[in-house]
Amino acid sequence: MNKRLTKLKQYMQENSLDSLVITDPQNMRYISSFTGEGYIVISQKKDYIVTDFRYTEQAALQTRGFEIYQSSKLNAKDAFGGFVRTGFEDVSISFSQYAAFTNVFQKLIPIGKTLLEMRSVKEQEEIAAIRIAESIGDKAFSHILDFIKPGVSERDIALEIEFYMRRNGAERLSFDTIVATGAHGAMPHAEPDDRLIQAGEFVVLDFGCVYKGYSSDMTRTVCVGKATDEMKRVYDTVLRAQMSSLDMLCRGVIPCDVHNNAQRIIDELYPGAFGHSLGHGVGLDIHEQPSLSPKNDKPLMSGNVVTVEPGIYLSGFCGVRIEDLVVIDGHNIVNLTHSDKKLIEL
Ligand SMILES: [Mn+2]
Repeated sequence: MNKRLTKLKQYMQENSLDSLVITDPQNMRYISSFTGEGYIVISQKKDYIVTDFRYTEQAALQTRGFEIYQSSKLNAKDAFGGFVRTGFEDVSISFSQYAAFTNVFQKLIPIGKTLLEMRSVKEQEEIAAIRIAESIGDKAFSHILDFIKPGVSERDIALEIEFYMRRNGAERLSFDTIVATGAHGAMPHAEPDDRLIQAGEFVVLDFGCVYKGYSSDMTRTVCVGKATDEMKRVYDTVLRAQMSSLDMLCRGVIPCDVHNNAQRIIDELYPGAFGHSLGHGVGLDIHEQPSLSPKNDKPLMSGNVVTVEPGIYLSGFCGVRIEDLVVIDGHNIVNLTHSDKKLIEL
């Protein structure tokens, strides 16, 4: 049996669960390696994958030790109705699926973020995949610098980044690429459109890709032409907040303390201009545990993989964000992002 499954069964035992149903696709993949649709039932004796005709062969190829049921040929109540206490993923299940399960399982017990917390501590193999995904991003960044010039649209820059990452080993994008020029950058999640890059503007580039199921995430902000003194002050403030946050990170540090430190540095010069969390965990999902938010007071652990991405957003003027992806490793961090962070004036 795989280590993850062993750990999950230990949790089940501690919580008097004779079974557990997994519905979140990434949690299914994490526990079984199965990447198709359906659900998984774990019990102390046997484990089951319930899927449909499209994925039965795939499930058999991808997994080991699971009994595979084709949903159209299965009476779920006959198969699973004997379990007495079944854990379920209350944080992500749809209401209709929950309603259907109430007709199958005797008693459904919410397990909260149990699986998400397991996933937040990465194994070496997972970190290796994230490292490769992030290195594809680094290469895409140096590639795109030649394309960023006045008159080119945000959409064309985004497309070139995406094509480059796919060409260089990415399975897919980990989220919609952000390319935001000038005042558009004041929206943290701006969608690239037909607006053209102009001289004297910042361009925010936030992108990532997936390698072996694992995501990467990075942001750089470059200036087209010369930056004004005010633009330099904005950029330097974000960079100071980012470097100072990286310095604080290690096992045992409290995420909200790191967030609040970055917030204070930015608020001193640009009060209210930084309004999102400092960072988030990255893994099978692009946003996962742990978050570096002002609300998270749970100490970081070795093996956590998090982004560090302060920003300053000034409506009608500009946005600047700098984001690295790092692994918490004892008293240190390993920074997986290698692209330059000093202000690049193209
Ligand atoms: Mn991010």
